[in-house]
Amino acid sequence: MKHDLVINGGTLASSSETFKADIGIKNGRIVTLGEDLKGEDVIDASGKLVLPGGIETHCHIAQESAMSIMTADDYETGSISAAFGGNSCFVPFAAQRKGQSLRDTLNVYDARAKTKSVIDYSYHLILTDVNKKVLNDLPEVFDFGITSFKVFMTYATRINDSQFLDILTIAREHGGLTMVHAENHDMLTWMANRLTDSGYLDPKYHAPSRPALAEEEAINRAISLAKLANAPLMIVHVSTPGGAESVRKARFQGAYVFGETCPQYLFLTREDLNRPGLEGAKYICSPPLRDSVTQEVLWKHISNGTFSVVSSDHAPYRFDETGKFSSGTNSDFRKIANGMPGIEMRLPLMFSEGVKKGRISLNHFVALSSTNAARLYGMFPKKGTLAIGANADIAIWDPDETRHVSEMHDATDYNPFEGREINGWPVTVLSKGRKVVDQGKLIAKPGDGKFVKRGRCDLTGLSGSRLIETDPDTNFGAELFK
Ligand code: DUC
Ligand code: ZN
Ligand code: ZN
Repeated sequence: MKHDLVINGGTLASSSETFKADIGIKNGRIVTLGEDLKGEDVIDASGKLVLPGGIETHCHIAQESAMSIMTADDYETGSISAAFGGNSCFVPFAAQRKGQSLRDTLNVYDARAKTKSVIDYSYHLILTDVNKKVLNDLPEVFDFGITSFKVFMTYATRINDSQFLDILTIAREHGGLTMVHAENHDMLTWMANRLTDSGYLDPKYHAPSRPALAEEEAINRAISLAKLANAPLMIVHVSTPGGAESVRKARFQGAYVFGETCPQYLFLTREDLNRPGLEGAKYICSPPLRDSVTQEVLWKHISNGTFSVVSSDHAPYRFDETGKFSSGTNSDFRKIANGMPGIEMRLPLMFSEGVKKGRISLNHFVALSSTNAARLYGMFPKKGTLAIGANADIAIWDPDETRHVSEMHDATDYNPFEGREINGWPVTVLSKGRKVVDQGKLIAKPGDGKFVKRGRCDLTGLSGSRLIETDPDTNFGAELFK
């Protein structure tokens, strides 16, 4: 067969196997895995690793924060930065504003993304205003190919437990996945007020204002709600040993519970919030950075399989009055924009510190950075694997290239991981067989990336929570009490 493009001589890795083969690509798809393949165009990948392109499923792009601050990145700069970091697809958020219909929310984000992204994209729909009409409209969203939702248990955008149960239930009925930011709102508010009332205002007080207990309580509650609805739930940005342990336990029991953690909780600590002057503001993110003991425990949960994905939670705000200091440089920690950049750093950090240091296998790296996300967010097997018929979404890595981290390609003006030595870098990224970046150069054009219509969340291997109250055979428990 005549291929449009052939990748020759590389070592391929999927989430389960590592093997030497050439890849033949035609019309944007992988059509042959074999030896001595021929094509119109050829990439020599000898000495390189050929992996499924990364899929970034937690990033904030062209999105107003809970404090109405627009992210520094739009779909152009955000997707370019993602691609330089080894990603061929990303799924940012479309955030509903109070009073806004779901269709209008998605129209707004379609307009923000359409002509800009260099890689394929979709959105998770953030639900902040949950009433009868919104719940009635929710099933229609699945027809558009949006099959994941995010809710908050804190901020003005938080929902209550009963609204949470309604969303979980509708999502489950349509094969969707609900994601949650789990922190106890009243614990956070009470702690922040105590600190600010006593004059503790600097960036470093962001950490004690959001104690581990607030995350652990909310994660436990969220898991209980998911069990009651017998519905899939992704706990995003887990940052505490207690939270991770609750995810592990729920998964062990078979509940449809998934966990995500992020590089900042593995590589940074709350000491970074204590940098001189206002520098600490760069490290304000929520949940907050923790400590080195937590880092070790989170790594264990990565190695042992508690977490299904490691995502960047790229929430980019510039270190100036357009971003971090939109409320001024004299304001207390509560008013500093919440989040840090890192979409370009996620995979290099995880490869260098995970694979190279022997904490995870190469195949586990592929699972955490691409395959599991494709399965959970309804894109598998089109994306997330190197199989015949799959989209030719591919990242070619030089496992031996060492760099010291400096500037990224996003629109922020700092890199929280600056100065760190990283071993192993993505050198070429393909999306549907076309080069997006190659040898440090951007090849793709804004608008080359297309919207991905997603399908059902893959729940293989989990039995669900099987409570009497979720068993239709006993009429949800009612028959037992006749
Ligand atoms: N939660 C996120 O997921 N990202 C940025 C800030 C936040 O609270
Ligand atoms: Zn969050
Ligand atoms: Zn986030």
